[in-house]
Amino acid sequence: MTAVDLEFDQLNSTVDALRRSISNRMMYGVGKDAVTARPHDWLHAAALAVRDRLVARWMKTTRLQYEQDVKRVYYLSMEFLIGRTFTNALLALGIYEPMREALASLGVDMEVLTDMEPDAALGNGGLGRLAACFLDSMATLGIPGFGYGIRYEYGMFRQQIVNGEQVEAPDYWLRAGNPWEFPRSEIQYLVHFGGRTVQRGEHVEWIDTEHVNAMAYDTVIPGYATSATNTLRLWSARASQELDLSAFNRGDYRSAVDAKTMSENVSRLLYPDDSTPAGRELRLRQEYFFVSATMQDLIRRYQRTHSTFGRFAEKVAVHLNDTHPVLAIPELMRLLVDVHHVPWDKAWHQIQQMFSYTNHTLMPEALETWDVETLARLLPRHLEIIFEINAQFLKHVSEQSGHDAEMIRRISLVDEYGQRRVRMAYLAIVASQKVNGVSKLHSQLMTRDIFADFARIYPDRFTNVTNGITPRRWLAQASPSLSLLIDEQIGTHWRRDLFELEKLRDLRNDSAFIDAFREAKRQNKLRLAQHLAHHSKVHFDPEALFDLQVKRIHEYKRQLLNVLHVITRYNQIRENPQRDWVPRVVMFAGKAASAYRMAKTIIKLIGDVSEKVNNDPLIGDRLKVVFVPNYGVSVAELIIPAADLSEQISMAGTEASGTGNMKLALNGALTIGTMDGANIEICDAVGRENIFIFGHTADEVDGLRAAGYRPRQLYEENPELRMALDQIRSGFFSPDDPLRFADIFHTLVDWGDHYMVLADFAAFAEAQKEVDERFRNPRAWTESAIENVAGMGQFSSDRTIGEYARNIWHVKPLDMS
Ligand code: 26V
Repeated sequence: MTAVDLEFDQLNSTVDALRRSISNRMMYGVGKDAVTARPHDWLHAAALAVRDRLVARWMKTTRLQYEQDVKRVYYLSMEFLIGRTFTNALLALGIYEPMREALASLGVDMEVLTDMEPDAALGNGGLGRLAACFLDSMATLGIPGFGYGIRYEYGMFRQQIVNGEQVEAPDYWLRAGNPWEFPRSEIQYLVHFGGRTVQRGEHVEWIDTEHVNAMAYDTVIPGYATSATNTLRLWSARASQELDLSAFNRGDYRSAVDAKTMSENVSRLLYPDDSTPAGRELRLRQEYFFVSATMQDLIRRYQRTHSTFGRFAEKVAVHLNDTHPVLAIPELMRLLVDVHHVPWDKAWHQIQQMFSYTNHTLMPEALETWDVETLARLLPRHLEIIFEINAQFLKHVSEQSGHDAEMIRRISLVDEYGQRRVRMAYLAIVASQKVNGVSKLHSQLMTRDIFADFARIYPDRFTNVTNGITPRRWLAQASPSLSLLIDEQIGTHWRRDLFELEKLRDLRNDSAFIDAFREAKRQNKLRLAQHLAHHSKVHFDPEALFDLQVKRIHEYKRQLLNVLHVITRYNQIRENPQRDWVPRVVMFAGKAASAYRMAKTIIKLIGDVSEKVNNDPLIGDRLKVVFVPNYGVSVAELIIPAADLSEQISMAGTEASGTGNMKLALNGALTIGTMDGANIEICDAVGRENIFIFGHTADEVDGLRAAGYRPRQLYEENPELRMALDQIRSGFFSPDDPLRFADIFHTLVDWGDHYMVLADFAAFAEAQKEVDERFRNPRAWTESAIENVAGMGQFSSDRTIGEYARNIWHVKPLDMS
């Protein structure tokens, strides 16, 4: 920051200046007076006062970007799980305390306000949250990056638990208005659908289409302790004409309005990640809507300073967050070739240098394909372009490696078997200069299994970039107590360079520090216990071991393995209540996709088990089971800092990376986990003695499957496991409906146990015994916790973004001086 900026900032950061701004914004922004203002009005006024301070930085950044004619990164993602903005912005600007005082002087409690802000939950889970962490890191590092996505009116559903069951409620997050966004009614693009193509002279035209307008809404993304900011631009659908006038004039007012509503449905709601074929067409429309607007915007911005497309790839990098935005490739080809009349080969050459793609899952059922018929109807020109890309690609491969008909069929962008479908991941690979996985293991398996042919054809294209998380939100903001302690020991710079945490290693034997560390964690546990006592009427001992599994509910993540262990533990305590048990609170949180039956049954099982366990007088405080509802960014910020133990127990080879594992370790939780995803790298970073690793490795999983896995045999041979499974089957936890969980039993015992829960059960139970032993020795436990925090430097998303910028995007930070 320059001296002038600094002085300007300081002037604006005093309690007095803030108080004046808030009063001002209350009057001229909200249109109320302090006497009649309700809490929401105060939040709005305070947010506007903060936003004003961001805007100056924003303008400066934008000006410098133009002056320096920088290369820009377009980060395309269908999901951004931002969470709340207020506290985050205050910390980025360094005005948290002054704001608290300013509000207090106006008679307003800032904590009450911050708790009222709704989460911007425009994402399903890990993939969306990763995009949000990346925005934070790009801004903090001064990388000229734009997030592009959709401004859904309804975000991720709110989860209520009624009688132990998940009930979904719509998330209309814009109800009270969104003070952080700037509507840009002057930035609108037409997006076309349907119609047909005609050849006119040398060019193809796409005609007879229907259209919808995409209108931009911008949100400032502040960098931490820098005047660099970035922009998140989200598109909202507007009917291309306000009303269908012909219908209106016929007196058919109703259908005129319906047509408008229909076309604006495109950006109405976030698709859940279980989207079944029904209603999928709207999802395809969403994907195209957002990439079309984005590609038009990117061309317009490029053309402001360039008269030909010769330097396009030098100035623009487009990143695809999974395959959801892959239609950006044929759309950009269409715009260049059909609209701007760039020759095909030139356009394709530029595109191949601009695009890069991240894969986030190996699960075959999650790899996107679109059937050719739907594409032909909705996007006929794009289908032609995809066919042409495919033809050229297959020709190229045949020339290079000879005609191997079987291989050509395997790698074709169009799956010809049965209903013809376009394989979106393959299109992404062919068009991208780099393709990456999100952890070392995931990247290895990606090139070994799902993309093996492509890795042989393009050996230099594939790489790994292990995920990361932003330390600003996940430590500084979520855990004030621990942050303050760390600041006292090593200063505050770890927020920008997380490797600074290594300095904590020297303190691992320092008794005073160990005590202070325990005290910081205890405060977080108390905070959570109080919250749960208040909201869920569950009471528990804050001295107990807090054992957390927080993530989407999915069979591959194996919440069932955890439940089985809870049940055996319950049985053991009942058998032997006098033993010296380590008291535990086992907490679960996570949403089930609304159409995912098994995931919902798992939630119900957790509910029924907790009823039984928590109300058994023989058990008392020795074991409690809690399901924390509505897991999302804000709930995560509350519960993660309170964890002692982090459950990362997916079947090896299924969790691409995981990022909750990083958040928990950064907050001093010890991990119990399989050798999966980023757990492997966490293990290396914190040391094998500070993590509880168990279970089959990915290779062993393959071996076991090849040898013929027999879960029933494990059930029969392990009496504790058998008892737990029998209790599940026979209605021990569900006397009101004894067959409720029969399918869970059969899935595990009779139907193949696809995720090998029973195969890892014994090893998991052993590892849990080690956990208890370590926890009995508070000093040893805390030493390990400190080692965990100290080892987390490499899991900052700043490191991740640095790698993307250097190795994939080839962009440099903006010069802010
Ligand atoms: C998975 C599945 C599984 C089968 C049913 C349908 C379905 C739909 C979506 C997904 C996951 C989509 C991609 C995703 O969110 N992946 C997550 O990305 C995180 C960030 O890279 C990573 O940490 C998680 O391990 C990975 O699951």
